[in-house]
Amino acid sequence: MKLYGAPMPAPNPRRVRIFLAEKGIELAETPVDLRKREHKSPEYRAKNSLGQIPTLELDDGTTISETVAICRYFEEIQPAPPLFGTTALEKARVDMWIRRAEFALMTPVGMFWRHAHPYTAALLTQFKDFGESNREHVMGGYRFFDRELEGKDYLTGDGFSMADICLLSTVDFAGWIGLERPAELANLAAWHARVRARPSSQA
Ligand SMILES: N[C@@H](CCC(=O)N[C@@H](CS)C(=O)NCC(=O)O)C(=O)O
Repeated sequence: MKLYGAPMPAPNPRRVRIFLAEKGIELAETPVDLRKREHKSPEYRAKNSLGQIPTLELDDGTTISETVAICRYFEEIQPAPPLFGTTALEKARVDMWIRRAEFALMTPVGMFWRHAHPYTAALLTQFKDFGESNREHVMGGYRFFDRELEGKDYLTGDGFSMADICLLSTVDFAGWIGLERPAELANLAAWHARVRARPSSQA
């Protein structure tokens, strides 16, 4: 089995690394050099036609892309500890919060990264006004999660899950690109300290 990825700050491979660390699964990452555009090479695109990381390659050559799909695969082959819930309600809640982390926060963070950040300026045509317009959506996303974390240790209310991994990697990446969470959002700050205290967060 091979896991194609890239080190910090790339947020998506990190989600898989955190997930595997929580499961106690050791699988060395096969690095893909994004600066050298290795992810857009024909060889890599044969594994993931979108030319993105991460990608999981099974021993028979079958490939799985999309971070959440890769983690679901590992959840099925090694259910303990459960990170996608166990009951119907828990599973639904994990899905709900994964989607909210991805859509309410990762989407505007990603749009800011693509269209307003100097690092990506050389890689694509930027629409700076659009990129900058995402800043307020990111701040709105932070406020949303802060409200929703009131009285809860973790996002779903049922314990640490894949949803927390998705939110953690997004919040950390956003901070890295200059979209820090406002310090006064106390619930979000407490949650962040809680998840950062887990050894898996170092992955
Ligand atoms: N929806 C994908 C997103 C993957 C993604 O955007 N990965 C980034 C690195 S963190 C990437 O490969 N970016 C290069 C590109 O999109 O061309 C997932 O969840 O795995």
